[in-house]
Amino acid sequence: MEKEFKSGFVSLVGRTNVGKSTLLNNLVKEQVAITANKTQTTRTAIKAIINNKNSQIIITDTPGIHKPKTKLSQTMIDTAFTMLGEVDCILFIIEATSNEIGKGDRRILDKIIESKKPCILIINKVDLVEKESLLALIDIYRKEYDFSSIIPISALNDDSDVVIEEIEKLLPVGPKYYEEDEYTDQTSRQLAEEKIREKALKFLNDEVPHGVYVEVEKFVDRKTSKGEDIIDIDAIIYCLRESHKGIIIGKAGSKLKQISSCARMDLEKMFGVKINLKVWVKVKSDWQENENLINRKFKLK
Ligand SMILES: Nc1nc2c(ncn2[C@@H]2O[C@H](COP(=O)(O)OP(=O)(O)OP(=O)(O)O)[C@@H](O)[C@H]2O)c(=O)[nH]1
Ligand SMILES: [Mg+2]
Repeated sequence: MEKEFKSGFVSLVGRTNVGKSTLLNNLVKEQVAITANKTQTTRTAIKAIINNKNSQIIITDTPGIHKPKTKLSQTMIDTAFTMLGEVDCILFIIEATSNEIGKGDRRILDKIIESKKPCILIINKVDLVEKESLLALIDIYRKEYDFSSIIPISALNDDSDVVIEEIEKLLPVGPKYYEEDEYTDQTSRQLAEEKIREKALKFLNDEVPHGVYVEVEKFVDRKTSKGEDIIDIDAIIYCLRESHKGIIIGKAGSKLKQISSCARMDLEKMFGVKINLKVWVKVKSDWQENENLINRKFKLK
């Protein structure tokens, strides 16, 4: 007998930097969410759609839980916790390197317990630990909640099939909510902004990258004189201070060139056409406290 088609909504939740976005990209097999070896990389809920033979999974990446210091980071945390209420099942990601339930994980766990929702515990970064410590960690968490399953993985490698199988078990019978070629709810502009920010995170250090946001001012498809497709993108990297601006631009513009040419190469792969990318740097000192901007760009809609 044909299996009944299942579909539903799933949310990834976890502390910052545990590998949620890496796992999302791995599950969707597309670069939907940017990743970085820095905290607070994801700033808003990012939806992705996974199409399987017998199911469609609508999965949302969320900002990592951390101690909030600005209006922006408080909004990010609110987004992550709000998403827990809106899904059929939760994927709680923790790091294999933990040997106890830390403060952040405890906060998340309490919200999951409160939600009473089916939850899969994903223990990520198993490549960094010995098997014995992993078993001890599983034991600690098993006592806290009746997890539907506990899956140790390394999101950097391809461990996605087992995660998809476990999610499918928890989904209700349902329709295909999205067309098969739709894999994210982000617009091309948003994907471009995030890609530029990803390169800024990659090439900048200390507090500079955390104070950056990107605004695409122009995004125009056109034909070159030879008839080739090309997209003109003008973008601005906003930062918190004049000194940061100097660092982002670098000696004779070298750092900005590095950021923009790396972003351009990735965007050309992503969109499959030539990109003409121009990037400027401007200072906007208080943007992380600017409610209008936060509501427009980052708040859960
Ligand atoms: N060693 C190892 N590193 C990993 C693994 N998965 C992810 N990482 C790395 O962990 C860092 C953080 O990954 P992200 O996917 O950006 O983490 P995140 O949870 O989305 O972080 P936020 O968006 O800040 O909440 C990156 O440098 C990843 O390459 C893994 O399985 N093993
Ligand atoms: Mg992330």
